[in-house]
Amino acid sequence: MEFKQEHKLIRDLAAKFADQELTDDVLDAAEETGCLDLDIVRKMGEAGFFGIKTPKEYGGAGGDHVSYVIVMEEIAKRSAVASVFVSSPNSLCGAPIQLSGTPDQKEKYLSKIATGELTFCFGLTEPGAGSDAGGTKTTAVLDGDEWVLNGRKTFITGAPIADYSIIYAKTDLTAKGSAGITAFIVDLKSEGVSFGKPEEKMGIIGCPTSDIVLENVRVPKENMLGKEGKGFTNAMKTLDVGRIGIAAQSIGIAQAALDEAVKFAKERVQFGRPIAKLQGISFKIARMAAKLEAAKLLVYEAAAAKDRGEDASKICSMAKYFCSETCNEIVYDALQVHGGYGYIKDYKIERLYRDARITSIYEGTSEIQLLVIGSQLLK
Ligand code: COS
Repeated sequence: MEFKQEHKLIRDLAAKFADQELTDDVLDAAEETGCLDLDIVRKMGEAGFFGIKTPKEYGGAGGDHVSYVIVMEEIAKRSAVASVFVSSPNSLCGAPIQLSGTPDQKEKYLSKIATGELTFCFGLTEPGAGSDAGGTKTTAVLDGDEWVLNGRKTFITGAPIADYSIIYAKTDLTAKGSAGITAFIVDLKSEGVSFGKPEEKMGIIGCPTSDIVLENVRVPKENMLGKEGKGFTNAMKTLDVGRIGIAAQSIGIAQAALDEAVKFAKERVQFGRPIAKLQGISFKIARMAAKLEAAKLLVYEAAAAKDRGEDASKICSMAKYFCSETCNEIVYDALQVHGGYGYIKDYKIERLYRDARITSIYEGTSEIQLLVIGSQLLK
């Protein structure tokens, strides 16, 4: 793939940032405390990583989706958890406002999201509405000039450290399925908002995740996002962007795993020579590299399709599906190359293996991506 000069520059910037700031000490501390050092998060905001696609008039870099996936890839190569902090403001939290916000809402929130001054989270999932996102049970009822929200959102990435959440709630209680859902911008300091305990996760430790509980939370009318009843479409369009971000995160993790496998294979001596000289190992590594190259091309193409303004939902799902599954295969093989060493925490592959597992689950499982792809091909 031929990249433009601006893409090469942003790749260098992100790679340099990852090298300098995302040190082993910082990443180990994130796992120990459960939260990435917020000073590093602030620096990512200052570097411009939170508003890559945000228009310049709203304080962003005005870049394209290709730039976004490049930054995700480079940051994830060094730290999957740090890349979650990049994806949130650019996709799940910034995109709903970019897609449906009024000029006032854009003015008020987008520039602060782009700098990291305000942190948002994305409140779609509920205990009973995961893959079936349209099964939202949270309700919003208009009372005078305010909407009154009740419900519970679950597995919300970044909730414990967020200032606001985009909350999807049913406003037409008689509408069936995904109809009648509306999006709201909810100040998480509002009366009636509380949080579940931060979840103890297998990977991506360092970006806290919890439930958000809404009990008679009063939200001013002007905080409705987009048209009444059109929230589900807003969420789905947002997820199109989110899914290429996770695809890019997947290729970053996979590249790091491949690099670790190559390094280990050259150093580890068994049967009198480096295991890299054994065809069982070299073929495994060659297969990993070939699959990763294909995954990279797919995510770049999905991003380019978005930049061309195409209806890219199918290719975004293809990229999410293929890159996350490939990432899981690659970390599995990379750990296998390490043998027993891969199973202990002293080796980087151990964390990569744990971090990779979520990529085929969050922002729509692989099965949901297949459903989206299949339904578009067969309609
Ligand atoms: N872009 C724009 N509109 C979309 C869309 C997209 N990508 N996908 C769906 N829509 C619209 C449809 O056009 C339809 O609109 P109308 O009612 O006006 O006709 C509406 O949304 C409902 O679509 P559909 O009938 O396909 O919805 P379903 O309830 O069948 O759900 C899936 C579709 C399963 C794809 C959806 O619920 C989903 O993506 N689930 C996974 C959720 C997820 O990723 N969660 C992770 C949360 S963040 S960690």
